[in-house]
Amino acid sequence: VTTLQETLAAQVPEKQKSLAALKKEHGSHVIGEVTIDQCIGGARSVKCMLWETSNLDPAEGIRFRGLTIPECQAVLPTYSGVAGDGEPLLESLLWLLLTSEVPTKEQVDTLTAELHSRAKLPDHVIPLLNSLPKDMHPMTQFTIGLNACQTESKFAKAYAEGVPKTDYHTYALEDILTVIAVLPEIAATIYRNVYFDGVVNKDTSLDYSGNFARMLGYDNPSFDELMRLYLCIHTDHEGGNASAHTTHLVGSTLSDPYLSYAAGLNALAGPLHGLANQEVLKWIQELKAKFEAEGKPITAETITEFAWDTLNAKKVIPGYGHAVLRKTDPRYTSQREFALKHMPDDELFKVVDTIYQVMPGVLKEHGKVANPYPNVDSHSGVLLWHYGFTQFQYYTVLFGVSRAVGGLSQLYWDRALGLPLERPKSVTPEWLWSQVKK
Ligand code: FCX
Repeated sequence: VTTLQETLAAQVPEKQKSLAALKKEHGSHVIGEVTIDQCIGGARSVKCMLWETSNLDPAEGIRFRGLTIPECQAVLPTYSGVAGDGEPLLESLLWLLLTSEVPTKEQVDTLTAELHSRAKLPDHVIPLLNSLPKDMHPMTQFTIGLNACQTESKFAKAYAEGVPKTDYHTYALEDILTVIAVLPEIAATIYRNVYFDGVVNKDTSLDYSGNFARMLGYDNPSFDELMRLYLCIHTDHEGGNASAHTTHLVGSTLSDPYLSYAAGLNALAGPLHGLANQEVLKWIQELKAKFEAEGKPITAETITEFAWDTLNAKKVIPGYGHAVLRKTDPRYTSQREFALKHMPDDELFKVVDTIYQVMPGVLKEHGKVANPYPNVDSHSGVLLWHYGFTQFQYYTVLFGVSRAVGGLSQLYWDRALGLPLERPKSVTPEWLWSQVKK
């Protein structure tokens, strides 16, 4: 069986050569222009970042190394070992994102074993997590936990010892695999501390996601499948989203993978990004509470009324809209299909489905939103809720466990390809005016 490390080592020289040739032969080729709108407006659509692991098409949605979500579901190894029979293993997707190759089940099993063997937290981390106030937001606790693991960084140590930069990626990969390996225990410790007894039980006879489900306290094969799907679809969404971009930016300073991804998590914790999944559940609960109090059923009409209340109060409808997508997010669709298969009669799923029927119309009528369709965050909470996972303030932590796989796979290639410090040019308003008054 060829290992992940061997597979990557064989690819690095070719990729370095190809990128060097692109730069040398076509470095001055123009690929776009930037308008004042884009400069002021958050750099939408400005092409200025190299990203290996995935690409986002506005209409079609995400492709991981060229594969759509349904294609990944058809070809990647699953828990049963048969591709297509159940959800892909997260380890399969990690392999795909890092190497751009579809792994065999044997290769995936070696990666599962390797991640389990790396999943040891430094001694100071659990006591630190235990000392945090229970009302500190779980995402804040999560970044503290990951930052505290940075004492183990092999990349930082190698840099301090002066290893040549051609070797950076080897040490980065060490850290990347260890960060991915330790995140579930940090995450589960926070969950068990904040809402339960603080006890975390592992089952390393299972895959990464199954073991994570046990650590959280869920022992249900159907929930394991949800965790596999959830962790796969949240991994990567090309480079420009705030968590991936932050990881890449901070990593470009040669901050190690622990610190780089902890920075990415802080970006994920914003309500316009990953925190939207908790906001969706909060929105649905508020909607239910309002109409239950008024003795009204939840229907297309009452949802429409509540949506307009939200918009008229100058707030966003969480889970709708996207900076790049212009159609229903395929990550939403894959979760909807999971619900239709595993919980077709779930009450809250029906509410989400009714929201899906009316919200695009409401947002089109509102007239401001570039994309009136649902994104990934619109569906994830309801699936968790079905299994009794109702602590929605925690949901973004799960997103954070998953996003590590995409952001850090790219960080490996950032170092392997020797990408430089990221440093775009900012301009003053006076300069912008000087451009138009010429
Ligand atoms: N509800 C109400 N108004 C919305 C809206 C929504 N769901 N989505 C966008 N708008 C508003 C914007 O706030 C903006 O208003 P302004 O002109 O007064 O500033 C206007 O519509 C145009 O914005 P638009 O170009 O459509 O969207 P952006 O690219 O600026 O922003 C996000 C994209 C995702 C931030 C935006 O759609 C939003 O706030 N959605 C709700 C939060 C959410 O679901 N975030 C998760 C996104 C993603 F999937 C993830 O990162 O996890």
